[in-house]
Amino acid sequence: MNLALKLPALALPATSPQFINRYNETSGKQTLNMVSELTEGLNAAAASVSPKYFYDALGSKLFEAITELDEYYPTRTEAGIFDAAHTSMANALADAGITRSCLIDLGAGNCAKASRLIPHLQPQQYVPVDISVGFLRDAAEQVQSTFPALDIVGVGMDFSTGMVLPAEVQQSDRVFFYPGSSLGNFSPDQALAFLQRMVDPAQGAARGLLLGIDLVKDQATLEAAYDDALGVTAAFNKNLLRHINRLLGSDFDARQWRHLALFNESESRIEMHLQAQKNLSVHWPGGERSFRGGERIHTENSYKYTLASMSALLRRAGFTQINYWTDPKDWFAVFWAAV
Ligand code: AVI
Repeated sequence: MNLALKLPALALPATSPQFINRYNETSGKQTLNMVSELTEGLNAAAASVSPKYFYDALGSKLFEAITELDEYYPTRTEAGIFDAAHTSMANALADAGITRSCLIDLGAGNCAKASRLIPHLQPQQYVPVDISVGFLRDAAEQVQSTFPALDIVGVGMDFSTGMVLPAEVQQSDRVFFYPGSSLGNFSPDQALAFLQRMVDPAQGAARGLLLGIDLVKDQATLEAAYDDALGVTAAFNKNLLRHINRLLGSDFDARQWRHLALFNESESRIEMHLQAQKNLSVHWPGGERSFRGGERIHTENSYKYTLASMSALLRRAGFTQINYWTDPKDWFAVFWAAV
Protein backbone atom coordinates (compact mmCIF):
# COMPACT_ATOMS: atom_id res chain seq x y z
CA MET A 1 0.00 0.00 0.00
CA ASN A 2 1.30 3.46 -0.84
CA LEU A 3 0.81 5.27 2.45
CA ALA A 4 1.47 8.65 0.83
CA LEU A 5 -1.92 8.30 -0.84
CA LYS A 6 -3.57 8.42 2.56
CA LEU A 7 -2.58 12.07 2.99
CA PRO A 8 -5.67 14.21 2.39
CA ALA A 9 -3.47 16.85 0.83
CA LEU A 10 -2.87 15.21 -2.53
CA ALA A 11 -6.22 16.36 -3.81
CA LEU A 12 -5.28 20.02 -3.30
CA PRO A 13 -2.96 22.21 -5.37
CA ALA A 14 0.58 22.71 -4.04
CA THR A 15 1.21 25.92 -2.07
CA SER A 16 4.46 27.43 -0.89
CA PRO A 17 5.60 26.64 2.63
CA GLN A 18 5.76 29.45 5.15
CA PHE A 19 9.32 30.43 6.03
CA ILE A 20 10.49 32.31 9.11
CA ASN A 21 14.13 33.32 9.32
CA ARG A 22 15.59 34.02 12.76
CA TYR A 23 19.21 33.46 11.73
CA ASN A 24 21.56 35.87 10.00
CA GLU A 25 24.85 34.16 9.24
CA THR A 26 26.50 37.33 7.98
CA SER A 27 25.41 39.81 10.66
CA GLY A 28 28.26 41.81 12.22
CA LYS A 29 27.46 40.42 15.68
CA GLN A 30 27.54 36.84 14.38
CA THR A 31 30.93 37.46 12.70
CA LEU A 32 32.39 38.97 15.90
CA ASN A 33 31.13 35.99 17.93
CA MET A 34 32.72 33.55 15.48
CA VAL A 35 36.06 35.38 15.51
CA SER A 36 36.22 35.49 19.32
CA GLU A 37 35.12 31.84 19.66
CA LEU A 38 37.72 30.69 17.12
CA THR A 39 40.64 32.69 18.54
CA GLU A 40 39.80 31.63 22.10
CA GLY A 41 39.85 27.96 21.04
CA LEU A 42 43.06 28.32 19.02
CA ASN A 43 44.86 30.16 21.83
CA ALA A 44 43.89 27.63 24.53
CA ALA A 45 46.72 25.47 25.94
CA ALA A 46 44.92 22.42 24.47
CA ALA A 47 43.71 24.00 21.20
CA SER A 48 40.21 23.20 20.01
CA VAL A 49 37.70 24.34 17.39
CA SER A 50 33.94 23.73 17.53
CA PRO A 51 32.76 21.04 15.06
CA LYS A 52 30.10 23.46 13.80
CA TYR A 53 32.88 25.02 11.65
CA PHE A 54 33.09 21.80 9.59
CA TYR A 55 29.97 22.75 7.71
CA ASP A 56 30.81 25.34 5.06
CA ALA A 57 29.60 24.49 1.53
CA LEU A 58 32.45 22.02 0.83
CA GLY A 59 32.28 20.59 4.36
CA SER A 60 28.56 19.85 3.94
CA LYS A 61 29.30 18.04 0.66
CA LEU A 62 32.12 16.08 2.29
CA PHE A 63 29.78 15.09 5.12
CA GLU A 64 27.24 13.86 2.56
CA ALA A 65 30.03 11.78 0.98
CA ILE A 66 30.94 10.38 4.43
CA THR A 67 27.40 9.07 4.83
CA GLU A 68 27.92 6.95 1.68
CA LEU A 69 31.18 5.36 2.84
CA ASP A 70 31.33 1.63 3.58
CA GLU A 71 32.95 2.35 6.95
CA TYR A 72 30.40 4.98 8.06
CA TYR A 73 27.59 2.65 9.17
CA PRO A 74 25.36 5.11 11.17
CA THR A 75 23.38 6.63 8.26
CA ARG A 76 22.40 3.41 6.51
CA THR A 77 21.85 1.55 9.79
CA GLU A 78 19.49 4.25 11.04
CA ALA A 79 17.64 4.26 7.69
CA GLY A 80 17.16 0.49 8.02
CA ILE A 81 15.65 0.97 11.49
CA PHE A 82 13.22 3.63 10.22
CA ASP A 83 12.21 1.38 7.30
CA ALA A 84 11.65 -1.62 9.55
CA ALA A 85 9.91 0.17 12.42
CA HIS A 86 7.92 3.11 10.98
CA THR A 87 4.57 1.47 11.76
CA SER A 88 5.62 0.73 15.29
CA MET A 89 6.82 4.36 15.61
CA ALA A 90 3.46 5.69 14.40
CA ASN A 91 1.77 3.43 16.97
CA ALA A 92 4.01 4.80 19.73
CA LEU A 93 2.82 8.34 18.95
CA ALA A 94 -0.81 7.17 18.95
CA ASP A 95 -0.31 5.33 22.26
CA ALA A 96 0.97 8.60 23.75
CA GLY A 97 -2.28 10.26 22.62
CA ILE A 98 -0.55 12.29 19.90
CA THR A 99 -2.95 12.36 16.96
CA ARG A 100 -2.39 15.73 15.27
CA SER A 101 1.37 15.97 15.58
CA CYS A 102 3.63 18.86 14.74
CA LEU A 103 6.85 17.22 13.51
CA ILE A 104 9.82 19.50 14.28
CA ASP A 105 12.87 18.41 12.30
CA LEU A 106 16.03 19.75 13.98
CA GLY A 107 18.95 20.23 11.57
CA ALA A 108 16.62 19.23 8.75
CA GLY A 109 19.14 19.84 5.92
CA ASN A 110 17.57 18.42 2.75
CA CYS A 111 14.56 17.07 4.75
CA ALA A 112 15.16 13.61 3.24
CA LYS A 113 14.87 11.61 6.48
CA ALA A 114 11.63 13.27 7.57
CA SER A 115 10.17 12.98 4.06
CA ARG A 116 10.39 9.21 4.33
CA LEU A 117 8.59 9.24 7.69
CA ILE A 118 5.86 11.76 6.89
CA PRO A 119 3.61 9.26 5.04
CA HIS A 120 3.69 7.02 8.12
CA LEU A 121 3.44 9.60 10.92
CA GLN A 122 1.03 11.83 8.96
CA PRO A 123 1.79 15.01 10.92
CA GLN A 124 -0.62 17.94 11.00
CA GLN A 125 2.31 20.33 10.58
CA TYR A 126 5.92 19.84 9.51
CA VAL A 127 8.58 22.26 10.80
CA PRO A 128 12.06 21.85 9.30
CA VAL A 129 14.65 23.88 11.27
CA ASP A 130 18.21 24.67 10.19
CA ILE A 131 20.83 27.44 10.07
CA SER A 132 21.50 26.78 6.38
CA VAL A 133 18.67 29.08 5.43
CA GLY A 134 18.87 29.09 1.62
CA PHE A 135 19.30 25.33 1.46
CA LEU A 136 16.39 24.79 3.88
CA ARG A 137 14.06 27.06 1.90
CA ASP A 138 14.65 24.97 -1.25
CA ALA A 139 14.26 21.72 0.67
CA ALA A 140 10.97 22.90 2.25
CA GLU A 141 9.64 23.80 -1.24
CA GLN A 142 10.54 20.30 -2.37
CA VAL A 143 8.71 18.68 0.58
CA GLN A 144 5.70 20.88 -0.14
CA SER A 145 5.55 19.68 -3.73
CA THR A 146 5.63 16.07 -2.53
CA PHE A 147 2.96 16.68 0.15
CA PRO A 148 0.91 19.60 -1.23
CA ALA A 149 -1.66 19.75 1.58
CA LEU A 150 0.78 19.47 4.45
CA ASP A 151 1.12 22.62 6.56
CA ILE A 152 4.88 23.39 6.42
CA VAL A 153 6.62 26.12 8.42
CA GLY A 154 10.35 26.32 7.67
CA VAL A 155 12.38 28.01 10.41
CA GLY A 156 15.92 29.38 10.01
CA MET A 157 17.42 29.39 13.50
CA ASP A 158 20.28 28.14 15.66
CA PHE A 159 18.42 25.67 17.89
CA SER A 160 21.61 24.69 19.74
CA THR A 161 21.40 27.86 21.84
CA GLY A 162 17.63 28.12 22.45
CA MET A 163 14.47 26.22 21.63
CA VAL A 164 11.82 28.98 21.53
CA LEU A 165 10.00 28.50 18.23
CA PRO A 166 8.03 31.16 16.30
CA ALA A 167 4.31 31.58 17.07
CA GLU A 168 3.44 30.06 13.68
CA VAL A 169 4.60 26.66 14.99
CA GLN A 170 1.70 24.64 16.41
CA GLN A 171 1.88 24.58 20.21
CA SER A 172 0.14 21.24 20.73
CA ASP A 173 1.39 17.70 20.06
CA ARG A 174 4.94 18.76 19.27
CA VAL A 175 7.18 15.84 18.32
CA PHE A 176 10.86 16.62 17.85
CA PHE A 177 12.82 14.65 15.27
CA TYR A 178 16.58 14.57 15.83
CA PRO A 179 18.12 11.74 13.79
CA GLY A 180 21.70 10.97 12.74
CA SER A 181 23.21 10.79 16.24
CA SER A 182 23.83 14.54 16.13
CA LEU A 183 23.15 14.62 19.89
CA GLY A 184 26.44 12.70 20.18
CA ASN A 185 28.37 15.80 19.11
CA PHE A 186 27.35 17.49 22.38
CA SER A 187 29.01 16.58 25.69
CA PRO A 188 26.61 14.63 27.97
CA ASP A 189 26.06 17.81 30.05
CA GLN A 190 25.29 19.86 26.94
CA ALA A 191 23.05 17.05 25.67
CA LEU A 192 21.11 17.05 28.93
CA ALA A 193 20.62 20.84 28.82
CA PHE A 194 19.53 20.58 25.17
CA LEU A 195 16.94 17.87 25.97
CA GLN A 196 15.71 19.88 28.96
CA ARG A 197 15.10 22.92 26.71
CA MET A 198 13.16 20.61 24.40
CA VAL A 199 10.72 19.53 27.14
CA ASP A 200 10.53 22.95 28.83
CA PRO A 201 6.90 24.20 28.35
CA ALA A 202 8.27 27.75 27.87
CA GLN A 203 10.66 26.59 25.11
CA GLY A 204 10.29 23.48 22.95
CA ALA A 205 7.19 22.21 24.78
CA ALA A 206 7.82 18.70 23.39
CA ARG A 207 5.26 15.93 23.85
CA GLY A 208 7.69 13.48 22.32
CA LEU A 209 11.03 12.95 20.65
CA LEU A 210 12.29 10.58 17.93
CA LEU A 211 16.05 10.46 18.39
CA GLY A 212 18.75 8.59 16.46
CA ILE A 213 21.74 7.55 18.58
CA ASP A 214 24.94 5.68 17.75
CA LEU A 215 25.77 2.92 20.24
CA VAL A 216 29.05 1.77 21.82
CA LYS A 217 30.69 -1.02 19.85
CA ASP A 218 34.17 -2.41 19.20
CA GLN A 219 36.99 0.09 18.82
CA ALA A 220 38.06 -1.02 15.32
CA THR A 221 34.59 -0.48 13.83
CA LEU A 222 34.26 2.90 15.52
CA GLU A 223 37.68 4.17 14.49
CA ALA A 224 37.29 2.98 10.88
CA ALA A 225 34.00 4.92 10.65
CA TYR A 226 35.94 8.11 11.44
CA ASP A 227 39.14 7.28 9.50
CA ASP A 228 38.04 5.74 6.21
CA ALA A 229 40.29 4.19 3.58
CA LEU A 230 39.48 6.84 0.94
CA GLY A 231 40.45 9.70 3.24
CA VAL A 232 37.08 11.47 2.96
CA THR A 233 36.83 12.02 6.73
CA ALA A 234 40.43 13.28 6.73
CA ALA A 235 39.47 15.81 4.03
CA PHE A 236 36.35 16.77 6.03
CA ASN A 237 38.53 17.38 9.11
CA LYS A 238 41.22 19.35 7.22
CA ASN A 239 38.63 21.43 5.36
CA LEU A 240 37.96 23.02 8.75
CA LEU A 241 41.31 24.80 8.36
CA ARG A 242 40.27 26.32 5.01
CA HIS A 243 37.01 27.45 6.57
CA ILE A 244 38.87 29.04 9.51
CA ASN A 245 41.22 30.80 7.06
CA ARG A 246 38.20 32.38 5.38
CA LEU A 247 36.51 33.39 8.64
CA LEU A 248 39.60 34.59 10.46
CA GLY A 249 41.99 35.58 7.66
CA SER A 250 44.48 33.03 9.03
CA ASP A 251 47.17 31.15 7.09
CA PHE A 252 46.68 27.48 8.04
CA ASP A 253 48.24 25.15 5.47
CA ALA A 254 46.17 21.94 5.42
CA ARG A 255 49.19 19.96 4.06
CA GLN A 256 50.99 20.48 7.38
CA TRP A 257 48.28 18.70 9.38
CA ARG A 258 47.36 15.05 9.87
CA HIS A 259 43.87 13.67 10.58
CA LEU A 260 43.48 11.56 13.75
CA ALA A 261 40.40 9.65 14.95
CA LEU A 262 40.64 7.79 18.27
CA PHE A 263 38.10 6.05 20.48
CA ASN A 264 38.43 7.36 24.04
CA GLU A 265 36.88 4.45 25.91
CA SER A 266 36.72 6.07 29.35
CA GLU A 267 34.77 9.04 27.90
CA SER A 268 32.85 6.79 25.50
CA ARG A 269 33.56 9.05 22.55
CA ILE A 270 35.35 9.18 19.23
CA GLU A 271 37.70 12.16 19.21
CA MET A 272 38.86 13.80 16.00
CA HIS A 273 42.02 15.88 16.05
CA LEU A 274 44.32 17.63 13.60
CA GLN A 275 47.97 17.01 14.45
CA ALA A 276 50.80 19.35 13.39
CA GLN A 277 53.33 17.36 11.32
CA LYS A 278 56.24 19.68 12.33
CA ASN A 279 56.86 22.83 14.39
CA LEU A 280 54.86 25.58 12.73
CA SER A 281 53.16 28.94 13.33
CA VAL A 282 49.75 30.17 12.24
CA HIS A 283 48.99 33.90 11.92
CA TRP A 284 45.78 35.90 11.70
CA PRO A 285 45.02 39.63 11.98
CA GLY A 286 45.75 40.52 15.61
CA GLY A 287 47.10 37.12 16.67
CA GLU A 288 49.25 34.07 16.09
CA ARG A 289 49.88 30.62 17.58
CA SER A 290 52.88 28.31 17.41
CA PHE A 291 52.36 24.55 17.41
CA ARG A 292 55.05 22.01 18.17
CA GLY A 293 55.28 18.98 15.84
CA GLY A 294 52.80 16.39 17.21
CA GLU A 295 50.64 19.02 18.95
CA ARG A 296 46.92 18.71 18.22
CA ILE A 297 43.80 20.76 17.64
CA HIS A 298 40.76 18.90 19.01
CA THR A 299 38.03 19.28 16.39
CA GLU A 300 35.17 16.93 17.34
CA ASN A 301 33.76 14.55 19.94
CA SER A 302 31.18 12.00 18.89
CA TYR A 303 29.77 10.37 22.03
CA LYS A 304 28.56 6.77 21.86
CA TYR A 305 25.83 5.68 24.26
CA THR A 306 24.42 2.40 25.51
CA LEU A 307 20.67 1.76 25.51
CA ALA A 308 20.78 2.16 29.30
CA SER A 309 22.87 5.36 29.38
CA MET A 310 20.69 7.11 26.79
CA SER A 311 17.47 5.98 28.51
CA ALA A 312 18.83 7.42 31.78
CA LEU A 313 19.75 10.74 30.11
CA LEU A 314 16.26 11.04 28.58
CA ARG A 315 14.66 10.35 31.98
CA ARG A 316 16.87 12.96 33.67
CA ALA A 317 15.77 15.48 31.03
CA GLY A 318 12.08 14.90 31.87
CA PHE A 319 10.91 12.29 29.37
CA THR A 320 8.89 9.53 31.02
CA GLN A 321 7.94 6.78 28.54
CA ILE A 322 10.95 5.52 26.63
CA ASN A 323 11.05 2.92 23.82
CA TYR A 324 13.74 2.13 21.29
CA TRP A 325 14.33 0.16 18.14
CA THR A 326 17.75 -1.16 17.09
CA ASP A 327 19.27 -2.92 14.08
CA PRO A 328 20.10 -6.66 14.27
CA LYS A 329 23.70 -5.92 15.39
CA ASP A 330 22.67 -3.36 18.03
CA TRP A 331 24.94 -0.78 16.41
CA PHE A 332 22.45 2.09 16.36
CA ALA A 333 19.17 2.92 18.08
CA VAL A 334 16.15 5.10 17.40
CA PHE A 335 14.57 6.20 20.66
CA TRP A 336 10.97 7.28 21.16
CA ALA A 337 10.65 9.35 24.34
CA ALA A 338 7.34 10.85 25.46
CA VAL A 339 6.85 13.48 28.13
C1 AVI B 1 27.03 14.89 12.35
N1 AVI B 1 27.62 13.90 13.27
C2 AVI B 1 26.58 13.09 13.90
C3 AVI B 1 28.69 13.10 12.67
C4 AVI B 1 29.24 12.08 13.69
O1 AVI B 1 29.25 10.89 13.36
O2 AVI B 1 29.59 12.47 14.81
C5 AVI B 1 29.83 13.99 12.18
C6 AVI B 1 31.00 13.23 11.63
N2 AVI B 1 32.25 13.47 11.92
C7 AVI B 1 33.02 12.64 11.26
N3 AVI B 1 32.27 11.83 10.57
C8 AVI B 1 30.98 12.19 10.77
